[in-house]
Order: sequence, then structure tokens, then C-alpha cells
Amino acid sequence: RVLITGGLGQLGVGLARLLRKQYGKNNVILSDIKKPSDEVYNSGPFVYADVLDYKNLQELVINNRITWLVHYSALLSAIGEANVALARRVNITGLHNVLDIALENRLRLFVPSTIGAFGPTSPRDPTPDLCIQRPRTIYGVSKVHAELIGEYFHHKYGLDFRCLRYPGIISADTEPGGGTTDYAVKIFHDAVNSKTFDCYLRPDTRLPMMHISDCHRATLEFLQAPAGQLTLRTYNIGAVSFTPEEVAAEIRSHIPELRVTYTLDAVRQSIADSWPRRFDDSNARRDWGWKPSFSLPELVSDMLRSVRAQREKES
Ligand code: VAH
Repeated sequence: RVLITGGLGQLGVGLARLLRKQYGKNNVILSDIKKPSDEVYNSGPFVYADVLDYKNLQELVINNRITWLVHYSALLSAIGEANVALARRVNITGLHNVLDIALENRLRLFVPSTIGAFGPTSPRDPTPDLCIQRPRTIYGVSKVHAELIGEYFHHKYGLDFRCLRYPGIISADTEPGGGTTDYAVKIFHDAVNSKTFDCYLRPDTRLPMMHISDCHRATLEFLQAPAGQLTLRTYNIGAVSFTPEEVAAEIRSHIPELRVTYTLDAVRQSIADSWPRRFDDSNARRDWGWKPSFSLPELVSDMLRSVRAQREKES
């Protein structure tokens, strides 16, 4: 059975839906430290779980016979820079609790890493799996630590630790939570609602991005990959890579009147400028058959369709 921590963030509910299709509704338990919507309560088991409370987590894992743990609890890039002390507690102490519990209970542990695990001295275009990693955010530092200590637990104690470095994830009906790549989600809502969008990054800021469906499928396929196929325990996964002006141009092929202005946010621009421009994910493609399915045109038309459908429902 699967436990997802931080389940009410951008990714948890959608991943739970996919895993429940595969393994049955009652075999996937969503958890977080806040109250979910009625819809989430009704979609399958939800429990309170605080990754800073070791005993609470240990009790949950044992009482529910958990065998896989997906650890989504974390403060992401810009949010973490605004609260470094909390980001350190959740992203590092919380991770240590989860590692110890995974080891003690012999769980398969999935921890996401990120394009943010690279920094200004990493090769940026493309960024390979193995290279210099000196990130300049507490988020990136904590995720490099997660990669290193997770791989250490794997090699020393045999923990089945698995880690994917996610690009910026683009979703229509779930809020992103980090702040740096989030412009690429808001642009769709603003294009549909007001046909004007103010972007906090420069027009030529290229970042690796991925449709949320590709992210969930990659996570499931990687979790199901036979251990013998994995030559690494941490993999980049790529899909598309675009700039604000490129995604705006693609949206204009559907909404020609879209007007985009640029009001720079220096903090988020400096974070974006330290991140990869494109991912080299050849190891994931070779070892466990990773292949994205949403190109930029497909991502844009799917996002506009979803945002319009949401607007219909709300109106
Ligand atoms: C952020 N969307 O902007 C998140 C994610 C890799 C990007 O971490 O921080």
C-alpha cells in the first residue's frame, strides 16, 4: 500500500488518482497537515500526517501496512527563500524522518528532486544527470542532500530509494507551490480570463517544463521499474523546454489577442537564471523507457481546454 506525504500540494491528488486506478482506491493513502476538500475526502483514504512527527508517521506506516512511500512534503524554491528555517526543518529533518522510517520498514521510497538541484556552475544546456551541483536556494540545497543521503542509504543499507528530478510542472486544476516556474501555469488562466498576462521573468528565460500527466506517468513507471534496470537512483526527466515568449506565441495561435507585459521579479529571475535551460534525460530513456507525450503545442491546447472547462463549471 502507498502513502503520499504532502499530498495536497500540486502533485499529490493527481498521483493518488493514477495509483488508485492501478492498485485500488483503498491501497493509496493521501496525507497532509491541512484539511482536504470534500472531493478529496470522497476520492479515497486521507489521513493527517506531519513528517516532522516521527512517531505519528511510524504509527501510520505500521497500522496501514504501507510498502511504498511517496514523499511530496517540501517547501519549494521561492517559498523556501522566504522561510529558510521552515524549509530546512521540512525539507531536511522531515526527509531524515522519512528515510529512517523507510529503512526500518523496508519501504520503497520515492523522493522527488528538481531542476532546482542544479546551480549557476552546473552545465545548463543541456544539464546531464551527473555534474556539479551547487544550487543557491535552500530548496535546491535540501534536494541535493536528499539525493546524496538517499543514495547513501541505498548503497549502505539496501534501501530501495528512487528519485526523479522534476522540471517545472504545468497543471490546470492544481495550484503550483514554488513560485519560480509558476508563471507558466498562471499564463493560461489569465489568457482565458483576461487575455492579458504580466510575467515576472524575462521573455527569454528558458526552463525545462512538463505537463502534469507526464509527471504522474513518469513517477508511476519509475516506481514500477525493476530494480535491476536502474543504473542510477536519481534521474533527470525532461519533456519540453520553453521561454515565456515561446509559450505566449503558442497560446496566441489559440487566443490571438493575448497581450503579455513583463514586470521583472529580481529574486525569481535570479533563481531561474541559476537553473538548467534543458535537461539531458538520456539515462532515464535508456534504463526504464522514459518518453514524454506532451509537446509544447499539445501542452498548450490541453491546458487551454482544461482551464476553459474549469471556467464553464465555475460560471
Ligand atoms: C518552483 N514549481 O517553481 C516549483 C518547482 C522546479 C520548479 O520546484 O519552485
